[in-house]
Amino acid sequence: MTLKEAIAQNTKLRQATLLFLIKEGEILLAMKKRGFGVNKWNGVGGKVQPGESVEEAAKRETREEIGVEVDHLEKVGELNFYFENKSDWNQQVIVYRSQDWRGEPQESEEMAPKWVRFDEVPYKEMWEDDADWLPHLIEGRRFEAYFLFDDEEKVKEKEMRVIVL
Ligand code: 6OG
Repeated sequence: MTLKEAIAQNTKLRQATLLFLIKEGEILLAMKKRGFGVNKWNGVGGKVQPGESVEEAAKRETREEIGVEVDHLEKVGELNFYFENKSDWNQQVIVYRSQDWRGEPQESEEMAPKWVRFDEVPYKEMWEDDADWLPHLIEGRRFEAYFLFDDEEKVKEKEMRVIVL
């Protein structure tokens, strides 16, 4: 399967959110303790539920997963993921960053958060695609990307557009 074919066969992707808190020189990553993406560092987020806006979902997931109230968030990217033989994993992930929140990040049953310096992001312990777009998020750029994964969760094909404001 090619990326082009995957896009043509899956015109409506379910949506999920992904949010990164940022403070002076550091980004908040969280270790996924169960389910999809288990044992990988990532931002916080999850599926958008019926009747909820994407932004509301991003705030709710952040509250549920690390106990932080987000006051202001900035949409920075759209990631479209396709899995060759696991199309139920296909999803569109809306990516946000926030510098404006209340509370101290806390561990939950789902995620264990940790502040990481911008130059110490553990890309080898993250989804492979993150190395392509997370540096742009850190530097304040926006992006749109499409990734096709194989059965080993390796990127088989990708297309990315970076928007410099
Ligand atoms: P639940 O299904 O557990 O939410 N997500 C991805 N994040 C990264 N960095 N790379 C990917 O490449 C991802 N695919 C999905 C979206 C899943 C969480 O994982 C994110 C959600 O925040 C394939 O509810």
